[in-house]
Amino acid sequence: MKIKKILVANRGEIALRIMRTAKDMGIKTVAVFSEADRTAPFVRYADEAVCIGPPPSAESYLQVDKIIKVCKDLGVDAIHPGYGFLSENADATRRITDAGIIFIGPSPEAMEVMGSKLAAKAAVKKYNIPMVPGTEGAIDDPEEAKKVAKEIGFPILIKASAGGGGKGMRIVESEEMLEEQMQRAISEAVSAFGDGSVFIERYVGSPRHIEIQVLADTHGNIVHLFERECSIQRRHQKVIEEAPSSVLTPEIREAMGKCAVDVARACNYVGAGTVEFLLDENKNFYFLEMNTRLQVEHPVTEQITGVDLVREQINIAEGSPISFKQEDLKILGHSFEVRVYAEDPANNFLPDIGKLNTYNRPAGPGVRVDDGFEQGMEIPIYYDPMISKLITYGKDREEARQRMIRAIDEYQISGVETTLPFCKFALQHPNFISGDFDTHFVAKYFTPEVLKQKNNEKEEIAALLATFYHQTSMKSNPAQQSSLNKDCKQSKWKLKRK
Ligand code: MV4
Repeated sequence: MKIKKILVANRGEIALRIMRTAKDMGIKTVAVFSEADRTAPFVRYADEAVCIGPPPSAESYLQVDKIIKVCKDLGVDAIHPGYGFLSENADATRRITDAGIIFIGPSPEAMEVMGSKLAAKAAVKKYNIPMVPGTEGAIDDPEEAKKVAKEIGFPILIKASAGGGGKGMRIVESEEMLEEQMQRAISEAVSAFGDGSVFIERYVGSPRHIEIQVLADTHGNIVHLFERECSIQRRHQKVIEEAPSSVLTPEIREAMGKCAVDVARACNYVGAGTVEFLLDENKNFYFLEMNTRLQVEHPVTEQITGVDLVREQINIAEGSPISFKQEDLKILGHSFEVRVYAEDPANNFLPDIGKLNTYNRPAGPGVRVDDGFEQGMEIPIYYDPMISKLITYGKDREEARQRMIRAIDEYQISGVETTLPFCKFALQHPNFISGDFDTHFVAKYFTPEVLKQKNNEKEEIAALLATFYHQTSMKSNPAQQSSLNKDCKQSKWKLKRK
C-alpha cells in the first residue's frame, strides 16, 4: 500500500529529519507536539500539526491513544516513531497496528524478543553467532553463579536481561563479592525493569563498541550496511560515532555483517535495525543485543553508503523490497558524527538549558547538520538536551576528521554551554587520531582541565573587551552595556582569528 500521509511521533531533529525524506517522496507529514515545542521547526515544517498535551513526555509524546486519534482525524496512513519515546514499545506498536495504521518499524514480537537479552540470545542460538562466554539463561542461585564464574574466570559481569544502554550491569572482581553483587543486581533489575532476571558473562575489559546497520523487507531480503564505531562514549552516552571503523578488516566486516543479518533473520525482523557487538583486543567479536529502531547515529551510515535509511524504512513499510542488493553496496569515504549537547563539559556535563542567543550552523563541503532548533529558542528542560548532530564526510578518515574540527570551529552557539569543546578535544587526541581507543577513551583521557586552555582564552577575551568598552566609555549607557556583556561570549569566535 502506498503511504500518502505520515505522522511523526517524535520531536526535534529526528522529527525534522524524517519529514524531509517524506517530503522528498511526495508524502504529506503530520507533527504532533507538546506545549513546550509549539515554536519548534519540526512543527512548522509539517503539513499539519496537532498539540497533544503538556510538556512532560508521559503526557504528550508517549500518549499513544491521543496519537492514534490524530491519525484517525487527519487520515494518516503510517506512524514513524523515530528513536526513543514509542519506538521500541511493543504494546504501543500493537495498538497502532490494531487501529489499522502502519507502524514504520519491526513487529511487536521482534521488539519483545530483542527487548530481552536472554530471549535474544535464545533466538539466535540456532545460528552460529559468537557470544561472550557466560550463562545461557537467568541465574538466581549464588552457588550456581560461583561455579559458573570460576569456569569463565573473574572479573565477570552481571547483566539484567531487561537492561540496556549500560543499565543494570555490575562488574564482579572476585568470588567474595559475587553473592552480594548478585543480590543487588537482582533487586535493582526488579525495581528498574520489573524483571529480576540476570545472567553472567565474562567481563571484556577493553572492548570497542561496534554496531552493524541492517535492513530487512517483507520479501525475505536482509542486507547490512556495514558498521558504525561507537566506542567514544561517556557513561553509556555516545559522544562521537564514525563509519567505517578504522580497525575492521574486510574479512571481519563481512563476518560481522553476516552475523548481523542472521540476528535479524532469527527474529523475523522487518525494517531498519542495529546489531551491537563488542570487539575485544584480539578483534574477536561478540553479539550483544539488537536495537529495533532507527538510531541517532544513522547519518554516518547514510554518508558512506549513499542510502537514505528513512526512505528505505518507508518503502519497506509499504511492502516494497529494499531498493538495492547487498552486492550493490560499497563503503565510499569516511564519516563522523558528534552529538552537540547543551551540557557543560567543564562542570561534569550538567545540562545547561537556556536560550540559544547565538546559533549559526557550520556549512560547506562535507558538512551536514541535523538539528531541531534555531536562534532565539529555549532548550526545553523536559527532554534530552541534544541540540544537534554534526556530521562530516570526507574521502578518507583524516579528511572527515579535519572537516569536523573546521565545522566545530565554525559552529557558533551562545547562551548555553555545549559539548563542542569536549568533542574537539577528543578529535585532536593522539589516540583518537591513530584509532587506538576503546570504550574507556573518555574516562582515560578526559578531565575538565584539558578544556582549561580554552577557558583562559575566554577570560582573556572578556578582559580585553572590558577594557575596550571602558575606554570607549560605554559605561555611560547601562542598557547598551548589558547587551554588550551578553555579546562577550559570542565574540570569542571573532577574536579567535586574532
Ligand atoms: C559488556 C562489556 C564488557 N564485557 N559485556 C554496556 C552497554 C551494553 N549494551 C553492553 N555493555 C557492555 N557489555 C561484557 N561481557 C562492556 C560493556 C560496556 C560498554 C559497551 C559498549 C559501549 C560502551 C560501554 C561502556 C562500558 C561497558
